[in-house]
Amino acid sequence: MRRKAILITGAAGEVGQALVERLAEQNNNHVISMDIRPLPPELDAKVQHIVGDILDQSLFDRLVSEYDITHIYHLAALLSTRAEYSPMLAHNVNVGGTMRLLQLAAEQSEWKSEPVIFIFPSSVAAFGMGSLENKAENPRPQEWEWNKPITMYGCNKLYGETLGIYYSNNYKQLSENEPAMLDFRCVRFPGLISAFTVPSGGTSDYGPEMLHAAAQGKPYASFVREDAAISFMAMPDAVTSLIQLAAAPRENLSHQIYNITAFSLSAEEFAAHVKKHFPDADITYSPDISRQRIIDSWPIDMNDDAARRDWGWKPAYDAEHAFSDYLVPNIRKRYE
Ligand code: AKB
Repeated sequence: MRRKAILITGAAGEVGQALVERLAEQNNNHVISMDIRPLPPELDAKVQHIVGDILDQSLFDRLVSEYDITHIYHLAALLSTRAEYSPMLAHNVNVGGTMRLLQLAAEQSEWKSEPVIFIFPSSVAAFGMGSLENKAENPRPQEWEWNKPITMYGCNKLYGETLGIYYSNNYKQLSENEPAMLDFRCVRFPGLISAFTVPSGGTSDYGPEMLHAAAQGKPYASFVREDAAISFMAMPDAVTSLIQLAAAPRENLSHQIYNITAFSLSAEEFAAHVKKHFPDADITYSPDISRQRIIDSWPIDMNDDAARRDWGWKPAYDAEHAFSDYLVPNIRKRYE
């Protein structure tokens, strides 16, 4: 009999490392993590890590011959700024990789007549507000509003969401009486901030970069204007959301795509939180036109009422507590 396992792709990324850590704490899980990079040694010891490319079909063929994959957390992706430099690669990884994993999940679900739970982190980048006026007038868009992304990454995520809905509801146009299809569930993340890892390749990175620089006593020039505003979330909440959504009873889910958010801040307000804890922080503003344009296209906040209602989403950290209880104490230790 094949052993039951949870698969995490993109496991060496920021969310991946935090998720591996959390899932590995729950002893009853066999976790298989995958990334083109190795895991840090302390994490590698906790899971079965495969260094490999999600575009390599032979990896998955071997995996499904040995394991009954019950859950897939498909985190592997090139983020928004990085994807603008390599749009073709971004499309291959973000769309091609997602398609491959969805196909695998659909085949496994069909084969064992039991849906594989497929958790897909999408992003605030799936929105495109069109203008700063629209952004100001529509601060909390619903999931289906303003879906006009201006980045390759945003287009890839929006299409990934659509593919997930296709595979779970319409794959091969099977009828309801035919074998179960995969169970696709998706959250749209805001900018994420971790105390333990520093992001790279994203456009919301100015927030965490500002904080990590201040903790190291380094000056920081923000690549967006003082008034640039989007929503953010502390990493533990992001991980909780993925696990909570995976565990939610199917019948409670009225959506497949859920906005989730914790707190919304302008770059200046973010800097004020940083300075409260690191009064000597040297933060200046030197906007980069392209990255500013991306942030201007994302909403100030997102309407996450559906997630709160359907599966009890509630972030543990608002801005104040994210800084004072999670970020600052852990970051201080890290750079001591
Ligand atoms: C990025 O900036 O690309 C990501 C995201 C908001 O999805 N952090």
